[in-house]
Amino acid sequence: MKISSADVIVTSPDRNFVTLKITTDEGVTGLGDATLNGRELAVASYLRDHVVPLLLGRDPHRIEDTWQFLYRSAYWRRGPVTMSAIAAVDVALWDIKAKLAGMPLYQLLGGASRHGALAYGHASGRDVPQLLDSVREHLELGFRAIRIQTAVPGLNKVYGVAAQPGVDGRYDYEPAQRTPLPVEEDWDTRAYLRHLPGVFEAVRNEFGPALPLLHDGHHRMTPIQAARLGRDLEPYDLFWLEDCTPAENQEALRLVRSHTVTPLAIGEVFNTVWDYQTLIREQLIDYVRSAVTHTGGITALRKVLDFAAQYQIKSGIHGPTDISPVGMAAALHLDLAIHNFGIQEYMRHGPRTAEVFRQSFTFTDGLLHPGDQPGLGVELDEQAAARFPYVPAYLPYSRLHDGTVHDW
Ligand code: CS2
Ligand code: MG
Repeated sequence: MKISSADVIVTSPDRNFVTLKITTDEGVTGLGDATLNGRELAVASYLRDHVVPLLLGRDPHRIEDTWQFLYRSAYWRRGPVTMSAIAAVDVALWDIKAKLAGMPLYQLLGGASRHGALAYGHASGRDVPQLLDSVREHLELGFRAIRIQTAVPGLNKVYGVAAQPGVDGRYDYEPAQRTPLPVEEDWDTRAYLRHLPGVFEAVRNEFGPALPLLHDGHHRMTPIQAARLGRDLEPYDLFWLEDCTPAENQEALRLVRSHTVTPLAIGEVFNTVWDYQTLIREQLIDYVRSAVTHTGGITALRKVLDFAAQYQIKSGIHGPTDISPVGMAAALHLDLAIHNFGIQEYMRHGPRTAEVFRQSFTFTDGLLHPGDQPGLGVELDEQAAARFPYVPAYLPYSRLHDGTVHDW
């Protein structure tokens, strides 16, 4: 069997997505997600111009060899663009292999280790009453774990807070805004640190001690600020505090870890195992946040999670709306199969996305399941995709009140 064609499909129903479709000479097709929020066209070009020509004629069964060939033959290694492109190829080949085997992909990964993957949803509010309503909406939608993000008094717009709750409570804050240039937002870490503990006290008072609550610091704190927040949130027993400080400097987490027992999750902006070396080996984190889509695919992320398992670190795969339904499906198959599963982010795509991607995963009693269709269980409607051409869209960035650019 040989790869006879590979097409890169860029579509923008509710937001931009990049999908790779690989077709074999026997007509079997596989899909891979290559969406990189704000840099979609860079990955589309990397695939079209530098990867697709290398794939034609290759045996689609040779997934590991194709991965190693694409990683090593590029010479220039790592990085989100390269690893998202390799991920799309990897996932598409796993989709093909599972379809040929007549099995859902998780069966090829060792079969189910659980009957479903605990999901968490995104509650948010401009103030505490609105936040509590958003938590209630997500509980009614069936979520059994919930991320808490709120506005901060004195700041105009803060990451993760919906402009207004969607009609069905869907988190309607698409991080990437459809503008020709990134939008500037303001930030004040001290105001945030003063405000947040009171928010969690209000949520705990309303919903009790047991509901798993998560929070995303979104890379904005220094290590000592992160240590303080982790300590200040201990009375509210978070499931995790995410991206508490920029983690290019993995050693920074030694300081945070020495001050707090709040569990830590990091890695959605990482793209290879090397980004985690110190964090995992020194047990400086509790959850690996990488998405299949940005970390070189199922082949690579499985290896990261197996490494993490040796240190009792679990998965917390990234699942915002800028991971396409194809990337989400790949995550769910991995979630079901690995032993060291932690939790799965589920931000829920907008309504038009379902016109383009026909997916078969289910969300029941707070648990996600990829379904039992052969392969990933996702089909892409190319006619529908063509109705939604790419729209320039960028993630915001932040400046402090003195004008200094800050992490968003
Ligand atoms: C966030 C993401 O879901 C999360 O944890 O960090 O929504 C992130 O802002 C986007 O994926 C960036 O594209
Ligand atoms: Mg995050």
